[in-house]
This record gives sequence, structure tokens and C-alpha cells, in this order.
Amino acid sequence: MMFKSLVLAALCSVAVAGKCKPDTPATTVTGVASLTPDVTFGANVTGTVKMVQTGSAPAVIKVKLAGLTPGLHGFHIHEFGNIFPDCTAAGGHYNPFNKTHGAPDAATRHVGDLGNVEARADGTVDVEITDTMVHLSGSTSVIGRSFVIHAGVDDLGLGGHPLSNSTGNAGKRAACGVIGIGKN
Ligand SMILES: [Cu+2]
Ligand SMILES: [Zn+2]
Repeated sequence: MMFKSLVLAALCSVAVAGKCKPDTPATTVTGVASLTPDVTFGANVTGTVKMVQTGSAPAVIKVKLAGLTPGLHGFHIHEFGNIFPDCTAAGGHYNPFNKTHGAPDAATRHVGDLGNVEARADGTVDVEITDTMVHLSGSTSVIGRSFVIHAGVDDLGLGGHPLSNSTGNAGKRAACGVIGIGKN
């Protein structure tokens, strides 16, 4: 690495301008969200999400939540970074490629489809999600959009309900938070 850099530097000194690009390390971007209870839903569901992505590597999404009912809850990135007057202001699932709703590992899904997280008996969630479709930079960056945790289960598009193909029929929005730029 060091040798390569030195050789590149030497070549650069005699290269025609614009023909020489020194190695630049992939940029790391961090996103953060604090989830607050949906005022209309009325349960005390709170949490934090921290996201990190280096270059084009998968995004690592660390999710900590509390106040949920035990079991599975739909967890998505929604389109808008707006949670006022309640979580419905965040709009639908973030879907820049105009796909139908699906599981995180499905070929066809919304970018925002992160499936379900499972709350333990005490109502907490502490999981790490790795996702290849979520990006923290570029034209489909999710920075400035929102996380929503739902009261119900995301059926991953397979439930046969009229809402399965758009929302996974995950029910009401229990808490939400706008995704901001975090400290690396
Ligand atoms: Cu959602
Ligand atoms: Zn979706």
C-alpha cells in the first residue's frame, strides 16, 4: 500500500494533469435517528437507530427500541423527513425505484423495506441489520428521511391483504424519527 502510493506519487509528478488519481479511501457516512412515540397512537415507544456505511459496502443499521409489545413489528424507512403532527407525515415506504412492497431479502422490494424486528418479552429490541439497498450517500440516500416502527407485523407482501403489496399491512405507526447525519 505504502509502496503503491509512493509509486503513484512518483508517476503523478510526471503525469499529464487529470490522468493521475491517487488512491482515496472510501468515505464513511453515519446516520442517526431518535424515535419518539406517535402522539396519535399513544404508546410510549422510543428508540435510537445508528447507521454506518463505508463506500458501497452494505449499510449497518443498529436498532435499539423500547416500549413495544413482544413479538414482530414492521420496521421501515419512510419517504419524508417529517413527523409532525404525527408519524403519518413521513409518507409511504421510501421507494425511489417504484417497486412493490417486499421482504428485505426479496428481489422486488422498496428501498425502505427492512422487514420486521422482534421485541423481547420486556418490549425491547436490540438488533443489527445489514442491508445492501439502503444507502447513506448518492441520489437515493436515506439521510433526511424517517424510520417508522409499526404496531403490527409486516407480512412482507405475502399476506394477501389489500395493503400487503404497499405496506405489508403492518398496522399503525407506533414511533418514528427523522434520519440525520451522525458523527463518524
Ligand atoms: Cu412503515
Ligand atoms: Zn415497503
